[in-house]
Amino acid sequence: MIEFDKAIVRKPCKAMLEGISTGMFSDESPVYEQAVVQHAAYTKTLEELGLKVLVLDKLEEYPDSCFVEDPAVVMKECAIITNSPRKSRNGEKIEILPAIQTFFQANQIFHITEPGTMEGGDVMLVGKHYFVGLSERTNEEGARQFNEIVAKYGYTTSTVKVTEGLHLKDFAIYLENNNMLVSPNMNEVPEFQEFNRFIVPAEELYAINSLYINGTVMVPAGHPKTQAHIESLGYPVKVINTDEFKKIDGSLTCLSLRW
Ligand code: CIR
Repeated sequence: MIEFDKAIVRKPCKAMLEGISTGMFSDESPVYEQAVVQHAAYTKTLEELGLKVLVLDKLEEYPDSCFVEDPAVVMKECAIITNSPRKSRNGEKIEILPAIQTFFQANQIFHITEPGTMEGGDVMLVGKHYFVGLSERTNEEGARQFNEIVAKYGYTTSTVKVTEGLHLKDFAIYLENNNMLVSPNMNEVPEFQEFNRFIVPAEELYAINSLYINGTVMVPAGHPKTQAHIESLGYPVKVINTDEFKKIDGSLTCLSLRW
């Protein structure tokens, strides 16, 4: 089972009100002051679960920069700086680099480069295998470059088409112990048939993006059916309010890099 001991988060900026939104979860704008409070509680929970968390300053130039999961993919052996195709997000890869360099040597840091695109929200680890979502943000070439990099460290990869919303991990998430939360569409993916899948009810779709940390599962507040299912699997649960981030499609995994 994966054990995390480090994380990076970035405080939300006021410009998050201009963050990209599909409108899938809400048509409201975030309330910044509430987002700050929710972010602090999220960070504290990661610490309580045993992680040493590096908290980066807010970056007003990049409205979505609190979603640090996207500009990099990090594992114990190396870090991969991604390449978002969205103009307002692409510069985040430069901003995350100094933080990555405090943990990894130059020969452990890799980059997804043009014409490859990728965001970390599309990358899901199961044991030593990465499922890479092909989405509006991650393309075949990005997935190919990613595979070439992680293969050096003994990881395998395969791709999954993201046919709804933003990222793979909004519609399928691995909770270790062979357990997965999925949308009805992702439930049909042939490669996922080997897992113990729970199809999250339509009104709780946002809760698919729950987050396994060292035996506990963080679940977004207000999703009782998904929470009850996770508890029935035997996991202790920490309920976290991410309502303000939800308004711009942000959820639990997006708010940190963990390794
Ligand atoms: C975006 O559209 O890029 C942000 N508003 C949300 C990013 C969420 N990130 C994630 O799921 N990994």
